[in-house]
Amino acid sequence: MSATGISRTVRRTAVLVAALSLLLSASAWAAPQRVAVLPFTANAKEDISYLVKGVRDMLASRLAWQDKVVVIEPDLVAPVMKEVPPPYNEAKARKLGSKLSADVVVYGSITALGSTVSVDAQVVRVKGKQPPLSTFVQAADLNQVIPQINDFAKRINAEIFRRPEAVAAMQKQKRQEENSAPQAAASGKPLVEAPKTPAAEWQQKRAVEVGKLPPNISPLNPLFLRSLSGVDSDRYWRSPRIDGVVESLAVGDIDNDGLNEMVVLLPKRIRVYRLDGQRFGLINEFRKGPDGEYLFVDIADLDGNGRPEIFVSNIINGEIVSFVLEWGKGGLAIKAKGIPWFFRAQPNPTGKGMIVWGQGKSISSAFAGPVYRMKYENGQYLPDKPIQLPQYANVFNFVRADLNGSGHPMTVMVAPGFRLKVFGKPDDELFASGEMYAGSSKFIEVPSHSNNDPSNPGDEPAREFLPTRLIINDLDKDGRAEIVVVRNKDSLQGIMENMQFFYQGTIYSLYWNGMSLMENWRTPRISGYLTDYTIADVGNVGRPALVLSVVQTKYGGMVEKGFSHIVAFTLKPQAKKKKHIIKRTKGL
Ligand SMILES: [Ca+2]
Ligand SMILES: [Ca+2]
Ligand SMILES: [Ca+2]
Repeated sequence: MSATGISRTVRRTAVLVAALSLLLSASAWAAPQRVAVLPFTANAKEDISYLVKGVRDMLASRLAWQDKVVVIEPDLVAPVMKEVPPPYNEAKARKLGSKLSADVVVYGSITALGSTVSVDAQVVRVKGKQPPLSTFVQAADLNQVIPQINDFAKRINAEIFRRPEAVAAMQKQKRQEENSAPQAAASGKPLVEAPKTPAAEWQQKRAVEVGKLPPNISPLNPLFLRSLSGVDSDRYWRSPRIDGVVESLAVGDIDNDGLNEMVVLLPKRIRVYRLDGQRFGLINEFRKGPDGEYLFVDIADLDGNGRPEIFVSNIINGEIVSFVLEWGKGGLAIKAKGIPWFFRAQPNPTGKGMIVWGQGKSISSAFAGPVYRMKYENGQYLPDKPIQLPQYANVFNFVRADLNGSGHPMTVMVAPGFRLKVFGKPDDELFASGEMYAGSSKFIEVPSHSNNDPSNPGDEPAREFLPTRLIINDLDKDGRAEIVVVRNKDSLQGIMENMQFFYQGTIYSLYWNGMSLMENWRTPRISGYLTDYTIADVGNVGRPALVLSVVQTKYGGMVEKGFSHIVAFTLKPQAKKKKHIIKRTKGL
């Protein structure tokens, strides 16, 4: 334990050094300006909250400017909006802005009448008496609104923040407008005219061709790229901040009411959330659980009573003391504890329902004995049949998947060194990836071998890093499973041995082409450390979503403080008709 203490101190010191150097470079700059983007008021018969969110996210992503402009988190804006409620005008926007210590406040309204959409937006500088910057955008089609909001963001960047590239673009556009002014006046200018820059022309053209997605965009979600460059955009849902580090998550209908819940594993706590339409609510928290280090949570109805159990793989002093919860009267209750097995659930690759794998450990190693398919018998969770797996496989690093639709599942495994490997038979390696996947900072400590050597006692224990989950799904419904897995990027990789810090991650979907795992799509880069993920109808809207836990760790003094968000991307598996680039994100 003291070795852990020392390594934690080293780790904190490393981060402090990193934080200090960031601080030094930042101090050369003025403090960034703070912008509050208020949710626009919706005037419409139907629910256009997806559009309100889309506009907000778009403005936020376009206005954010490293070290210069910070967009205040919606979670921080919301409570102040209760003190200063809408509708907003210039004076109220200033009042709200000063409560938030904002320099600039953006507010407005969106009106939808039939298919016509108009957006009215105001930008107020909190200090001083300058008039607000405003715009009014009207379009016959949703898809034409977004490029115009984008143009407005450019105007804000030019006129308020004096962002050089935006200023240059504005000046160029002005000159062009002056040159063509006489003709425009004669012909009668349309209500809104897109500027005649090449980019705007392209956007107009794109708006016309909007029935087609660009070839590099996955129809599952317009944010997902099929090619190899990143995007920075906004078609996702993000939970309010969750205090603490979310170690793992799983989704299932744990109380059997027909709606899915999200089970979130925190150190010493298990929380149950429900996302229903727009609401994200904590419905239960289980606190009095067994001691230990909670590693992973999985959901499966192994006892077959129709109500899924929640499996928590847990370790204390080198021993597995896993436990199982089930929904009882008004909350989670212990069904079994002190179970000497690690658990991992996966969909049955060739049938229905879930399979739960189990594996034990020994004092001298993180995993011991074969991986078993687990069963529930006489009130106990017990090993049933062992399965044949490749060397180095363990309960947490593999998945069985019918990659070619043959009905004969293969084994996909995160091999040592975080390479993805595919095996036909256990000794038949078919593929090994060049890239590293499933990187994680979760580990099990095992005594180093030299501990058995009396001449060298007290050596620091070794760490067996546990990869993140491999998940299988057949989103394109061709009968062949795809593998979904993260690539977490490590900011200090190579600098410090035996330690891993992740600062951004991307989720990949991979398919088997008969020889290799090939990229199908990927999400945008997500800042933070992606600890776990699943694909499930988490929003209870009849459509699956890619659900991720994203962890940010902050260091104040010597105290390590983490917080997390759940992020979900809508998936539209059967996107035959792609009428709008803007997809409804309502409740995912
Ligand atoms: Ca439920
Ligand atoms: Ca059950
Ligand atoms: Ca497939």
